[in-house]
Amino acid sequence: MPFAQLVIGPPGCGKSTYCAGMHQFMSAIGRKSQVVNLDPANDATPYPCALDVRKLVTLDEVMDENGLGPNGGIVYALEELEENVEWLEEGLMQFGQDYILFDCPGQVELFTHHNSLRNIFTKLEKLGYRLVVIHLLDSHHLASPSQYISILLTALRSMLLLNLPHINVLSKLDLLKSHGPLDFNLDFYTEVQDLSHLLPFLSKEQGSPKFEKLNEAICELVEGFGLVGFETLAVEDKASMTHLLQVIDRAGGYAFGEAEGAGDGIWTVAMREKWGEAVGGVADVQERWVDAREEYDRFEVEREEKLEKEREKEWRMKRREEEEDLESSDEEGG
Ligand SMILES: Nc1nc2c(ncn2[C@@H]2O[C@H](COP(=O)(O)OP(=O)(O)OP(=O)(O)O)[C@@H](O)[C@H]2O)c(=O)[nH]1
Ligand SMILES: [Mg+2]
Repeated sequence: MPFAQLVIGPPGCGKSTYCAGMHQFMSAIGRKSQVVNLDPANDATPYPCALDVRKLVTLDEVMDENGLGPNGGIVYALEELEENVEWLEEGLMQFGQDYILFDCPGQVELFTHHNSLRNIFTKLEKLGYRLVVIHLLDSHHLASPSQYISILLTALRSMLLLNLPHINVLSKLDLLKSHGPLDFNLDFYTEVQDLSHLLPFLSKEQGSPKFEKLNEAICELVEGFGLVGFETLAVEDKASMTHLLQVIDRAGGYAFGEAEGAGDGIWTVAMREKWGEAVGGVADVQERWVDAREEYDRFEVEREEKLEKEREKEWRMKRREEEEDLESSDEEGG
């Protein structure tokens, strides 16, 4: 029973970077993974691409042959993939039980109101994949109340269309501070508990009370479903990646299985035992990336330098011991 992540999100939200980071992180903790590119417009992938949809169809070809622009082109290309889905099924067979990260295209309609991607995901489920959707949304949207409402709606719509275990993730959290002070603490945005507090800020941003009723209705709609919440991610930060992978493992059932057999390494056990939870609470994340970002950056650099010096010292000692061993065996031999 192979596991897989379907990485979706609007253009530029960090999907390909996330796939590269997660692939690297997984290999560092002893988990085998493959990255499959499903974006026909992805001409330079920042990861070793195990299977590439561009071998089947590319955006340039579709645009040239059908006189389409880039947006229509991507939709057409995905319909082409849906029609030739056996190409994908056959390509995936070579990976057996390996964990797969699918890097998806960024066109929003593909995961809000178009069926091809959904149908392709259904085919993957039929192949036995345990899927989790990772929906990345750029955290800079938190700096504007109306943009925040937009990402809530996008997240809700994709959850309803795709109908799979689904984790919404605020990406690029390391940049959040540079977008100016937020109206609320981070947990207000991640927990989506009482959106009525947002209403005065929305009216202020819109510069007119005429949308008040509409704003209220949208907030009630999102809260009424009670589905949307967010995790956070700074892709270069190990604690952030650890926490997110644990959430994904629980959502997809990986955490409860025996996918890695009895010979679990220390990292595998640590992941199962929720090691990252100690560093993963939203209050900690707010402190790390918003309230005291500079202090934490400095602390981490100093800690890394200290570790580096210790590693170098250990390496020198080991070299010296090896040289001494060699000398004494030479003397014995001579
Ligand atoms: N600071 C920071 N930058 C990031 C992070 N994740 C992604 N980026 C940057 O955001 C930009 C876009 O990232 P991509 O991974 O190409 O985004 P994408 O969603 O694959 O984009 P499309 O394929 O065009 O839809 C790149 O310059 C990345 O380096 C992050 O966590 N922090
Ligand atoms: Mg990409």
